[in-house]
Amino acid sequence: MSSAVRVSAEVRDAVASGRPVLALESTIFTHGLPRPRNLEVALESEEWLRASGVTPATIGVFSGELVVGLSTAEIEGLSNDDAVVKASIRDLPIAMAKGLSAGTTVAATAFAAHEAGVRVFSTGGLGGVHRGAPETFDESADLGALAAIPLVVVSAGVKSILDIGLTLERLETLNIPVVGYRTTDYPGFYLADSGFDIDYAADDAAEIARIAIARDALGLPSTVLVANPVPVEQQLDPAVLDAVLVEAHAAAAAGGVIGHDITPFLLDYIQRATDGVSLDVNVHVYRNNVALGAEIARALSAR
Ligand code: PSU
Ligand code: MN
Repeated sequence: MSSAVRVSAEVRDAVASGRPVLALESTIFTHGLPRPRNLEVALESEEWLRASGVTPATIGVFSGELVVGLSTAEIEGLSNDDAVVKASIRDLPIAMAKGLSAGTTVAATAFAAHEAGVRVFSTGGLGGVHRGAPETFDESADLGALAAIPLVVVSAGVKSILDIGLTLERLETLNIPVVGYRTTDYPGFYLADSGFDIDYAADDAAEIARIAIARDALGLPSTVLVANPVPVEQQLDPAVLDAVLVEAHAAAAAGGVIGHDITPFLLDYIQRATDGVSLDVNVHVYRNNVALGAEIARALSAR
């Protein structure tokens, strides 16, 4: 394990003794969700996991230290500090040298989780290929990271703020196995079905664990990506989403928003434009993914 990563005693003990551990990212509560809901969601996930016998490993950069297993006080600090930056993998050494605090993206969280020996990670939505990427080249560093880091990552697909079809093409090019949880309809984060199909569904957590074990037996470097759809009764109204997306993209273009600011900008726009309804969906999605991640962590720790 890299000594550059600080692993909490709780996480270290659980990993060493083979007990189930679930990694959680911090960009979701530093840049994805508004205050005060951000902190509530971060802490409730940890409490729910501990009560279900799974050790939470929330990951972020606190005052220049990359931490696996942030303390409650550190999570509170990151949730309420305007100076907190968003760190993907390339930002980690800079944040460390400058002593910054940062929310870690899926890419940076996956890196740290793997360094600490954690095998399963739940998030909300992945980064992916942005609309217009053939001209802008804006593809999230999450994709390259997932190709190189052997975890199981649970997400509800990618949001339709991105180009979902192109994202699925890139996942194929990057040799990243994608499996739907009990469905071959690829989910669209706010929507149970994005309209795109994937090849395989897995029936239960035990099957997902077997896929990860086969991946390890082959020595493949990529994450097994689990697409877990939000239940239809909890999804955002597709017509509302379509209308808001048109406005959100126009506002981003008008404001000249680019780079790592685009995802937070669009999410914030959608939350305000739907009067918080998208926020409730976001929270449902996240809870579902934490619950499935916990089951997979348990299934993997049993073997
Ligand atoms: N997608 C979401 N909500 C988020 C993110 C993605 O639906 O909060 C965050 C995740 O942390 C993801 C990051 O890793 O944004 C991707 O950012 P970028 O597109 O700049 O790589
Ligand atoms: Mn980007």
